[in-house]
Amino acid sequence: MPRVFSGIQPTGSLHLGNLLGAVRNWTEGQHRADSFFCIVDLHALTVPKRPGEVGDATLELAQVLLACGLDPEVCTLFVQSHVHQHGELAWLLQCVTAMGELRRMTQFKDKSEGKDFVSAGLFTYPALQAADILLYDTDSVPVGEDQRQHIELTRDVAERFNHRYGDTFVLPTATVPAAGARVMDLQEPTNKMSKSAGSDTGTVGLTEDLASVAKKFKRAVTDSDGEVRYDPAAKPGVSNLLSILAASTGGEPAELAEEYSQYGPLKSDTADAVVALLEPVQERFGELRADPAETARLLRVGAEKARSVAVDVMARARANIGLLPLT
Ligand code: ATP
Ligand code: LTN
Repeated sequence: MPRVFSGIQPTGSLHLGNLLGAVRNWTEGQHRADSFFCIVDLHALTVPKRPGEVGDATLELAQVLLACGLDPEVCTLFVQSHVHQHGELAWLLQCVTAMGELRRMTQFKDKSEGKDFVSAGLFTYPALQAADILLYDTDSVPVGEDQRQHIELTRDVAERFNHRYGDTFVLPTATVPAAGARVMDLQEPTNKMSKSAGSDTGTVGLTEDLASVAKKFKRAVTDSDGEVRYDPAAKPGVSNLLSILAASTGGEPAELAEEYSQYGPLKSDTADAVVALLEPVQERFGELRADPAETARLLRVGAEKARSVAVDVMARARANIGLLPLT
């Protein structure tokens, strides 16, 4: 079976973009691959956090992911900081990553711009992400469009390491979904929907009240020409609604456009499709929330499974570099 790995940060409530761009592909793919899904709490620390904030968000994120359909009997769901090899390999990889490569990362540019404090961790973030992926001999990384550049860097770093120290790492590829890879903010449809940067009225939370979800779709920004057509450059708002509808119902955005002649029905059908998608997730989330000890137990089992793979790959990396073994 191919090995799949992906990660998600505990940085705030999950939104529709996370579900359609990433998490839905994880739940659908978990039966077809040996899948590892990681809550990357160490990545969340690259921007300042209050004491306790990341731990609380990690538990809640685990419950949301389980509610979305990740099955701990089928895949491995775990927390990054519970498997120490992530930090250890990240250091080795930082030492084969060039400053220039890190400077070119658009996520770093976006997240550092205009901030008074930019941590060194935010800059070296992609080396930790590469460690996450390479520690599991990963073949494929299901992510949204915005992560393609980080996966390319992971390949480059792995190739450089293999060239310098001998064959050590499997080279991974990004798998980006055809529909839903880049869900845009409903109020600012030229920006991606985001946990940390988006507008409140433009971001649809997975655990948000469903009446409020429907209202956000009815108030979504469109344009004034009144024509329903899939054209993301010229008509970002309408195209975003068509993409969301397509990703939620399994259709094609351009074909769906032909079924509508007005914005009103497009908005209400998209709202209905999203509400139908979120309803069962919210029901399961409510049940899981009532038993945090059970979630903690599942994460412990996940960490043990993950560690059993990570120790071997880490040992291979140390041996190939030729660090003096502790005897
Ligand atoms: P932040 O805005 O705080 O950086 P985020 O919302 O981008 O967070 P991440 O934890 O960075 O969320 O991403 C988790 C996964 O969701 C990644 O695979 C990412 O590609 C995907 N993703 C994030 N935003 C979107 C979006 N708007 N459309 C589609 N996929 C997305
Ligand atoms: N950088 C990613 C989160 C992430 C990730 C990973 C994704 C960290 N490690 C490994 C895939 C594989 C993000 O911001 N979405």
